[in-house]
Amino acid sequence: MCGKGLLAALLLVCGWLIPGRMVHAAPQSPPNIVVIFVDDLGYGDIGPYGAVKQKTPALDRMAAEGLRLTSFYSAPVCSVARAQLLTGCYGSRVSVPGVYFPGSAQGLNPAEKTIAEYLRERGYRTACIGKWHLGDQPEFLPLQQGFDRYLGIPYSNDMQRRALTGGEGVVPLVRDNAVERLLKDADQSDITRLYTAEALQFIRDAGDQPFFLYLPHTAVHTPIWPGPAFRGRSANGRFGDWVEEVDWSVGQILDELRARRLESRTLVLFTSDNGPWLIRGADGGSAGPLRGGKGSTWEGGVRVPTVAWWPGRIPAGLSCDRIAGTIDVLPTCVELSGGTPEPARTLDGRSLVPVLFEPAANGATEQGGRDWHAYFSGYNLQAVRRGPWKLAVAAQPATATDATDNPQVIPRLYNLETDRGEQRNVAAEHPELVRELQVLAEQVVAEIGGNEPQQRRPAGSVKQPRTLYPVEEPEAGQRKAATAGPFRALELTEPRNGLSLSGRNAPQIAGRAFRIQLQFQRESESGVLAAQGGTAVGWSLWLSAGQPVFSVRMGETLLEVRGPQTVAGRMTELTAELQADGRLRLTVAGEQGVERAGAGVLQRQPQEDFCVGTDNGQPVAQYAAGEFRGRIQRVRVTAP
Ligand SMILES: [Ca+2]
Repeated sequence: MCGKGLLAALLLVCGWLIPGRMVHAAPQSPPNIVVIFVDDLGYGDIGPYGAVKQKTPALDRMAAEGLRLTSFYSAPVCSVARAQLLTGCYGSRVSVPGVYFPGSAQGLNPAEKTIAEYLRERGYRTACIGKWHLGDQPEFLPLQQGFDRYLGIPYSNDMQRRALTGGEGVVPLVRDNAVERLLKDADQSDITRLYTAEALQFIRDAGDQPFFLYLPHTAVHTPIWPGPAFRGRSANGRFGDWVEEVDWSVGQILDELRARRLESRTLVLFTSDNGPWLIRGADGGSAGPLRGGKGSTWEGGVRVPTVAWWPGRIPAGLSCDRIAGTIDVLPTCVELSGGTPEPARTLDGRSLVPVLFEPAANGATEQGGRDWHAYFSGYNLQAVRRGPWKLAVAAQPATATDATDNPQVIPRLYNLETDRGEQRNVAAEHPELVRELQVLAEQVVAEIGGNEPQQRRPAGSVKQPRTLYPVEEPEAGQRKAATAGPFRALELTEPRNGLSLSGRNAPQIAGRAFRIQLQFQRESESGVLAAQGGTAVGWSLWLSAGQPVFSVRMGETLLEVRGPQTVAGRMTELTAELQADGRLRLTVAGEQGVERAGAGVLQRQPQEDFCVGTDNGQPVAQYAAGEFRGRIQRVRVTAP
């Protein structure tokens, strides 16, 4: 399933047998490694993957001289993808389930050992230039994770906040550990040029020392800001213009490597963090032939365009469809540097060295990468793939805010070799395969998925998080509603435990007061009764040793109100409210309610589903409530 056919494979093998081109000879010194990580670039957005509206000559040449990895998996959203790339683990193993916002108390745990830390031990110079997005507290920034230097906007370019000095929303440009300046929207049009200049300077500064350059671009995430030289150049609007600027940047870096005669001892990996942001319309990219986009675990959300380049070591002009992904980058880099991963740290990825150097070999071998992959949305395992077979074990929205309800048939089986667009569910034809993949999924969940994983490692956390620059925060209780309009009430008479509603079918709570009422009869002391949200924004109604708790999260602010009593095992009614002035109120069995002051209504709609009897493994607070056991009925979400 790899390569361009027998002829290419034969030529390749013959080429490799010529003395003097010995690919297995040990390199003189560890190779330089460059990882170019574009933001929200879809599977169909560059020439080597079929794009025609924007021109990408540098990437076309890179692919002609290198290897396309056509089944390379990242994650549905930014922070998770970055955690996977830098740690070699699924986001769910290292407790990075979603996206960090400015001032978040959490980040990638400094105790995790990143690629940069491994390579620095081997004598590498290390630099991170671009979008970090693994926490913006001083404890979590790149210099504390093995990088010698850093320059970049440390999170998404749309996470603007109004500085205390007034004016429009800005994002910080951080150099090493300090804010160098604040960037207004239009200032972002210089960001790709700036990153590229910094990257070239880093390569020049390295001298004879091996280097690791990690270049996670701010492009092509919205707002779209191509540089002045690229505006209007493509046939695909400003989005295409910005892809063309990224391509220019790739060309600059490869040219610099060639000019310094480093191409024969440098691996360059070009890839993307997640699929296209389809809901952005013309400002979002294309997943090409794949289904779904950013935020989803359909192939279009997580399979990303990937090119590996190392003239003389990686064969030229081939493509390989073997399973690979961001979790494999760390073990690959560590092996190339001559090191070994620490045995005490469980990795999910496998070294891609055999895949890169011998892509025409068929199938995963003992040493040769993985033959399966797990598709997580947060902590919720939604699918697994082994060989060509992908089994979806949960409903999958097509984007982060999918309009369709997802009472999709579960499980669903697709053959990605013959049906990469995931159109034909063939589960009924392969019951034995379905069972095997279900067992695999259950093993993955037991280890690192859901609410009660055996082997999840903690996130980093600080007590008093701050934003990188002083920002305007409305007074508590004074926050204005982000959206208004009539509240579409929801009523579920006999919902099954585990029911989840996504996208527009979930209650639209951004900017609104809301009330949740439900009746429950418990068989366990703890468990989630209903929830909507995750580590960024949302709420959860849950039981702690029989006591009802209502938790509400908005960014770094987590508020909680506990019911007045423990509830026995009889049918009991609960009413939880987030009121317009921000007060939280919880009433148990019609008794006197419990209240506390809050910080206003939720400013954003949670990306996660509305769920009954579970939170789909995406808790808003650090509890281990798990699945609810018992009966839940008459669930209503209304305006108070
Ligand atoms: Ca992204």
